[in-house]
Amino acid sequence: MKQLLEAYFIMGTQDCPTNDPLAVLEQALEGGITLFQFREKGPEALSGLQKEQFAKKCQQLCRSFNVPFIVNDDIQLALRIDADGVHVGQDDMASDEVRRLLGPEKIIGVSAHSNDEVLEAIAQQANYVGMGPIYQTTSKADADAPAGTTMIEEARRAFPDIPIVAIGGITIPRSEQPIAAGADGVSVISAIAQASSPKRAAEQLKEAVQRAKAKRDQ
Ligand code: FQP
Ligand code: MG
Repeated sequence: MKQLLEAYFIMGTQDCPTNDPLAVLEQALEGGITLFQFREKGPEALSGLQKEQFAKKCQQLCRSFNVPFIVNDDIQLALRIDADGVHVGQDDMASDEVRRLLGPEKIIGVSAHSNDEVLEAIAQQANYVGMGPIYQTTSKADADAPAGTTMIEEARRAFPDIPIVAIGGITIPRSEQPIAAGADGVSVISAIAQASSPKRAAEQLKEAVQRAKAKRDQ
């Protein structure tokens, strides 16, 4: 799981106002993203059948690159299309309930902002936690204030084995610090979706994370 979190790309159509979202995803996959989260959210987002059809196209692309396909928030969609997992936040369905619905084999990620929330996520059989926002983000309307990497340091110290991915305002040059703090990977929307070359951005992000991990663990 820790390796799957290295270069975790999150995207929905709302994140690609000018580019073709499927082309962006294909390029990100070519560039070597390790995990993908389908996050169709906000006033511009698709809904209903359109959302499901777009999700299936993304899922097929991910499958052709052997990259697991995670659905944000929408557990029913994940069940209908047999996604590889789900990501839920503190205001979404509790992860023990998600586990009951998805079964033991699926990936469940939970957003956590403190050691208490990480402990609860572990108790509720989450496979990883997402911690942030580390920096200022433009991709989430209701995001909390940027919190830096302290929460990652604290969680890593208390829970050596839980897979942690850092999220929120992360760019290629800003990926080293969360890794140094103990994260297993970084999660990005804009750094890939808004890049002039999503493929190159994905390659560079993964390289930066792997370099930072090697440096930290040497
Ligand atoms: N961490 C991650 C991940 N993915 C996310 N979507 C979030 C955190 C945020 O429910 P949430 O989850 O607080 O907000 P939203 O549903 O709007 O995304 F770890 F996967 F990087
Ligand atoms: Mg959510």
